[in-house]
Amino acid sequence: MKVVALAGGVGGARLCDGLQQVLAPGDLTVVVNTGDDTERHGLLVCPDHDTVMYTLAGIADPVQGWGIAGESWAVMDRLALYGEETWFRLGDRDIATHIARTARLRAGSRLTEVSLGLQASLGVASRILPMTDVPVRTQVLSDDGWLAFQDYFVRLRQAPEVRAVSFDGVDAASSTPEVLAAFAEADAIVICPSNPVVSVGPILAVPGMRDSIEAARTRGVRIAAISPIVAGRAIKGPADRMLASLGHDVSAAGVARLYAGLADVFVLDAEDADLASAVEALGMRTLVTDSIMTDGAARARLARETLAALG
Ligand code: FO1
Repeated sequence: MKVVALAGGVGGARLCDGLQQVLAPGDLTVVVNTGDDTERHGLLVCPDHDTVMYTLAGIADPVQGWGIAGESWAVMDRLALYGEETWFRLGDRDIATHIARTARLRAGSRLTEVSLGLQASLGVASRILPMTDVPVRTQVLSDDGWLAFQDYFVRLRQAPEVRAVSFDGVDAASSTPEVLAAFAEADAIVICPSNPVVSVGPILAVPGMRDSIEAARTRGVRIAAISPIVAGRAIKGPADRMLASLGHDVSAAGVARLYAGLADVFVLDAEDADLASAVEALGMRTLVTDSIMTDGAARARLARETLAALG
């Protein structure tokens, strides 16, 4: 069964790990958000791609979710000595990824080609595709003006209230041949429990992405979305506060409304069972289950149940 997952961030990576556990090697393709990408010390860092890549390679830091387990920080410490900014922490092993990626891009390769090459070197069985090869940069509007995503997320520790978001460059973006082929071959599509605004939002904003999904639906492909909000709170990250400051209902039903007309099945945590009828009123079937991914087995169970609900 070929599955295409839309993912960004740590929650998305964890479900992708579950999907990779339950699918045959090569049957999972992950389309990742690139709006969080950032240039640091002259190197291109792709946080959502790398978080999924390290997670699927089994080397992600288990606590942080991002970066590589057992990291050392010698380069960061020396950069600090030179007076360079070090609020965005890059581990020594992680920096090798950015050096190789930046060099290959400079040599003329596409971001998708570079990404697939890095994944192959790490032995990742699934394919992780950037949502586009064209640079897209998420900006968030705070009360003090526009902020680059990582300045908001890391430097300011998500303290500012987000009044609006913008995906700079997305209008000039286009789907890659690899993404188009993945949707054309998909038997099922899963929207991971990632931030619907700044992780899934940019992916769906790429021109042609929704058309690819609709074309798959016309072929009978069904789409599941898993709520990243449980009992009104985000499991990890700023999704709950961001939904509130953007005027959305901070609940699984509020997230379901964002996916109405796109998802056929919506996965709610057992704590939100009382919201199932409101979600079904949006025209989606619901799956109510324990959606908290505490360990590898929980990731696989959630993935298996989600795919089963797609029938
Ligand atoms: N998140 C932090 O909170 N602090 C960091 O210093 C940090 C560094 C970092 C380096 C590489 C990378 O791939 C991710 C990193 N992240 C860090 C996480 C990152 O900001 C978020 O994972 C995404 O951008 C949002 O999901």
